[in-house]
Amino acid sequence: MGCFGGSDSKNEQQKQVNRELEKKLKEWNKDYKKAIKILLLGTGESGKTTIIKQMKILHISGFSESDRQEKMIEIRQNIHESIYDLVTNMHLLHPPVEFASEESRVSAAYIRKIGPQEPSNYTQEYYSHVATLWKDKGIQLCYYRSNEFHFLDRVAEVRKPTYVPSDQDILFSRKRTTGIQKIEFDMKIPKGYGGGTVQFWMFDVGGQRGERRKWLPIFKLIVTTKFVISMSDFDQTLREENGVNRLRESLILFQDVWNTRFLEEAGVIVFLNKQDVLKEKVKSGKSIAKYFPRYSEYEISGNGMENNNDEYVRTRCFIRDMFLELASYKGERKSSLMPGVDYVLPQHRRECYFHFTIATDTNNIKTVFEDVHTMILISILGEFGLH
Ligand SMILES: Nc1nc2c(ncn2[C@@H]2O[C@H](COP(=O)(O)OP(=O)(O)O)[C@@H](O)[C@H]2O)c(=O)[nH]1
Ligand SMILES: [Mg+2]
Repeated sequence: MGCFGGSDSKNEQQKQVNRELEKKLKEWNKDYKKAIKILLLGTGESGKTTIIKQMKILHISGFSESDRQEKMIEIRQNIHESIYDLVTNMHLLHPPVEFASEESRVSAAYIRKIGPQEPSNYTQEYYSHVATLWKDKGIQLCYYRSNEFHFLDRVAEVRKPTYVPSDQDILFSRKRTTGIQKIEFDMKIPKGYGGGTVQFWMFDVGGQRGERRKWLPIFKLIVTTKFVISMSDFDQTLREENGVNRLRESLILFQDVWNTRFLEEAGVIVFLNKQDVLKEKVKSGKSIAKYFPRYSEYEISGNGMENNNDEYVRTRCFIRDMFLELASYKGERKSSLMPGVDYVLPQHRRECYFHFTIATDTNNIKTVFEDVHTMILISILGEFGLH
């Protein structure tokens, strides 16, 4: 105690200061050591689970044999879902599309008879019918008008008894997420910030309407919210409610998430996903203007780096700007994520960051997330005054 000298009261005061500092340091340390918790939000099929799978490839040991066996079940279900969708929706298109051959008509009847639930057995006969249909000119036409059917291209592989799903197959497989999943991984802390590692916890939740009430209990843990948007959704409707535009639903959900009191301390990073699908759609002549008429007058603002003549670039900037507008809105804000609780959010400024992504592309996610996670880490270390 000698180093502080002076009277007893001074000594006591100093002890108090030391105790407080120690407490604070302990707290900082605890918080700092505690995992950084990130919540993935977004409507169904925007790409949240795909991002979790990428974290598994990039930060953990990838997929085990049992993971792959499990995904095989999912992939077969995806095949049935896709072919059943195509066969049953063909006649609904305008103008209607016909099967190109009698053989295809027989195969279509076979698939229709099975119904929307998967067959009891995925026999070679079943796969042959799928292969016949997938080659059909009429079905192919229908495909170009519709969305992604990755596994129909892979039927020749999947039907082999020796088939084991590749990483890419697993990234393309889809299954409705229910409840809350968590993935843990470590990240290196940059040397300039003290080195060592820190743990990230990433939560994946079901994005469908019925799943959203399950989100609230974990909100209070969250440091950063990652909001995933499927940009290619602009011409699609929700699976859970036909007729509702998926991109519009995403805008409404984003507004709710941005405004909810339960996440007001958490940073928000927006991933404008499915760039590849968007590009293909725009190239094939689809325009967002049909669904969002404001697009016709839209001009890219900013530093002039973006090309206003490229429809794809213009479309993706238009989508980004619609979300940006919601994040910059200064008026009274209400969120319906917690029905019955209305409030006006305090007007403190909160940053919202945007990234364009392709969740199925491991390299793209590696680059984008390295930057994002380093940024989160540094901002947290900064908050605790540790640098
Ligand atoms: N082509 C393409 N497909 C994607 C992309 N992101 C996700 N998907 C696919 O979209 C489907 C739904 O993704 P998923 O991660 O399950 O969505 P979630 O409901 O938000 O968890 C899956 O079949 C994914 O492979 C992307 O950027 N490009
Ligand atoms: Mg999911």
